[in-house]
Amino acid sequence: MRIDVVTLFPDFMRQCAAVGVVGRAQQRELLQVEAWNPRDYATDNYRTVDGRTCGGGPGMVMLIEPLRAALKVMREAAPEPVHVIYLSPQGARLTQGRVEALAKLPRIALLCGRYEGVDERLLAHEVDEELSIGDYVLSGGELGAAVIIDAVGRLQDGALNDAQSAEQDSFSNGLLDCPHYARPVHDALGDVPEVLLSGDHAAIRRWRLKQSLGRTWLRRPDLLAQRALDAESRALLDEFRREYAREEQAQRPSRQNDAVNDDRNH
Ligand code: 4FV
Repeated sequence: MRIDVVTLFPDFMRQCAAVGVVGRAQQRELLQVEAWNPRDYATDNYRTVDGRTCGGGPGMVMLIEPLRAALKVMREAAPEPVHVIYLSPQGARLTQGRVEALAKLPRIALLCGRYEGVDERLLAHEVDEELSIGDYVLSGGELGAAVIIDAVGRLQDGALNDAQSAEQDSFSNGLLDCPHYARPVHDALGDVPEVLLSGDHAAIRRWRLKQSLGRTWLRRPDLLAQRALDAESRALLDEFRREYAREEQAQRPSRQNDAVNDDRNH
């Protein structure tokens, strides 16, 4: 897969794509990341890429011309048609499902805005999709682009050593991930759950699914609402909720005592 990034900070983006799993995917030629700086295509002596926002008000806007020229050269740099994505808070929320779809494309381009954003006419003419990494305002689209490069790059076949791990990812089955443990089995912080040491892979799979279901129910009930649970998952989630309620109940007396003690102390 090829990913082209249009950004005022090409070195930063190349560096982001040179480390870890994504860097290794590039070395294995499973992924190619290229960066294009619109400032290299500005035609005035000051290599201007931004201008005052029409209608007044604070802030600058990225100009059409340098971006149009950079996008033209980028498109012609490889034969594959390119799906152009603009990173902005106005975009659709990025999800693992969208990441998995993008990872199957031969080529995408990531347009990174700076300042207040990009002239709307350029976006209307050049952009196929607008994506947001979250409801907050960044100073540029580069971090969003880095998120997509990482999330898509690690899904390239052969990018992850243990092919399995992508399947067991959070959200790959629409649930949060289960807890993970490594040696030592016993530590002052607690012990590794027995079942994980049992070698009983069926029991381990059920334990992990139960934990994923329980965590999703506790932390992201919105995700549970988005998917139908099969009979096994329903049974495991009910089991988790019963145990959780028992633990809550068991802890409640002590918490009440704490509260009482607190009052007394204050
Ligand atoms: C953003 C986001 C984001 C907005 C104006 C760049 C900034 C500035 N991108 N998800 N949230 N972009 O805040 O993707 O140009």
